[in-house]
Amino acid sequence: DFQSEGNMFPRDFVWGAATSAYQIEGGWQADGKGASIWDTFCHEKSGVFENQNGDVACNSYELWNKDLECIQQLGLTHYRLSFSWSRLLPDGTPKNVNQRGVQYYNRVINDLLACKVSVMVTLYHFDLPQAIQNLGGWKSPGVAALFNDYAKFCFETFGDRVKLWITINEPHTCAKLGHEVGLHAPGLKEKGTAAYMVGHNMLRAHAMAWHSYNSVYRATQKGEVSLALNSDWFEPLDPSCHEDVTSAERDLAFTLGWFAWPIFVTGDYPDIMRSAIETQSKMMGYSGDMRLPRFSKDDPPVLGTADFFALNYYTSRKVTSGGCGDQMLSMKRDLNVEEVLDPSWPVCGVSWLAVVPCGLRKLLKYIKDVFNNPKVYITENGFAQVGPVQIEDVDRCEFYKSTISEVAKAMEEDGVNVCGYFAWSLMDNFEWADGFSVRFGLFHVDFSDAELSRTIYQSGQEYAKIIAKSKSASPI
Ligand code: GBH
Repeated sequence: DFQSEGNMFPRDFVWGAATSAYQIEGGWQADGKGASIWDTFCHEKSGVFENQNGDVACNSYELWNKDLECIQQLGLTHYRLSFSWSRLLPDGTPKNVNQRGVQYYNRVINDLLACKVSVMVTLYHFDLPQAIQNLGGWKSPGVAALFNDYAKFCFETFGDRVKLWITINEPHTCAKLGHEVGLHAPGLKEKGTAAYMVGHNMLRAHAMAWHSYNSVYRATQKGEVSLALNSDWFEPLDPSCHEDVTSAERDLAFTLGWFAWPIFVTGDYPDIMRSAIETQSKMMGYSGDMRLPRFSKDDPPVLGTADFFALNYYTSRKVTSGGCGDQMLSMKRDLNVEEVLDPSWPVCGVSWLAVVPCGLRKLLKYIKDVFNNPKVYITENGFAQVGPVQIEDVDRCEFYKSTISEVAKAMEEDGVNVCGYFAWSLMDNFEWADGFSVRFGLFHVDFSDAELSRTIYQSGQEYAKIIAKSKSASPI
C-alpha cells in the first residue's frame, strides 16, 4: 500500500539529479569545441556576477570520474545531463563533427550505464552555438531545421543507450531572460517582440525533433522525448477577488501554458495569452500576429509532441492584477499582473526563490487536470545557498524532505502520475548571471581549490538516505 507518510514510492520510481553542460563542463575550447553564446556573453562582460564565466566551471570535461563517484554515492537511478551542441558540432551543423566531443559523451553515457545509472539527456540547455547565433539565433525561423539536424545526429549517435530525451530546457527562461530582459545570453532586450518569436521557434524546433524521433528512431530505440518547462505556482492573492483569480490564471497561461498548451491541449497558444497580447498590440499599433506568431500548416504539428511532461519547479507567487508601471511594449505589460511574495514563505539565498514545497503539489495537480493526466517527471527542483559555505545545510535538508513528501502526496492523494524526481543540482556550478555566488549542489565544489574537490553536503546525505529507503521499502 502506497503511503506518503513513509515516503513510499513505486519500485521503478526515478531518483535523479541534474546538471547542464555550460554550468559544469569547462573545457570551453578543449579538443575542438566551438564557442557558444554563453562563452561570448561571459567574455563580453555582459553583467554576470563579478564577470565570472564557465571557462573552467567544475571542469567536468576532465573530472568526469569525480562526478560519477558523486552520482554513485547518492545512489541515483538516473542522471540528467545536457550535451553542449557546439562541443559535438562546433559550427552547429553535422557537416563538421567533433569526434572528441562524441567520445566524451560516449564515455559519460557508458560509464553511467556500467554503474546501472540510466541517462536523461537534454539537447539544449541555454548554450546555442555562436555560429548559429551569428545566423540570427532563436529569433530566426531557420534555427528549427538546424536544431532538428543536431537532434537527429544525437539520436543516431547516442540513442541506442539514451532512452529519455529532453529537447529544450526552459524555453520560457531562454526567451524571456535571453531576449526580453537581457540577463542571459544572447543578452537581447527587445521588449515585447523577440521573446514570442524565440518561444515560437523553440516550439517549432522541438516539434520537428520529436517527429524525427517518432518516425525514424522510436521503433528501434524505444525511448521517450519531451521538453522541460519551468513554471512557478501562481495563486490569487485574494481568492475571493475575481481580478486576482484571473490574474493568476493569466500568469499560468503566460508561463506554463505558453508552451504546454500548444503541445498538450490545442496546438495553439492559450486564448487568454493571445487575446491579452492582441489587446496591447492594437493599442501600440502592432498587429497581434506580428508579435505572437501563428503556427503554420507548413510545419509539422506541435500538438502531441511530448511523450511525458517534464517540469522544472522552484517557487510560488501570489498574484494580483495590474501593477504594470511599464508604459512601453513589453511582456510584462501584456501579462499585466503583480507578483507578490507571501510573508509566510521563507526566502532561501536568492531573491526569487521562496521556499514553497506545497506549491509543487498544487502545480502537479493543475498539470494533471489541465494537460490531460500525463506522465510527469520533475526534471529540476532545488534550493540555493549563498554567502559562507555551510556543509551542514539543515535548511536544505528540510527542503528536500518536505518537497519529496509533497510529491508523494500528489501521487497518493491527488493521483498525479509522477514517474521521477531530479534534484537540481548534483553539485555547485556556474549559476548563470549569479556566477558561482549561488550554490545549488548536493555536493559542494571548492572553486578556489585547483582540484575542484567535491564534498557532499548534509542535504546530499539526506537525499541518499531518502533514495535508499525508498529502494528498500518499495511496496510495488
Ligand atoms: C533553472 O531555471 C535552470 O534550468 C538551471 O540551469 C539553473 O541552474 C536553475 O534554474 C537554478 O537557477 O533573476 O529575478 O530574473 C529555473 C527557472 C527562471 C528561475 C528565471 C530564476 C530568474 C529570476 N528560473 N528566474 S530573476
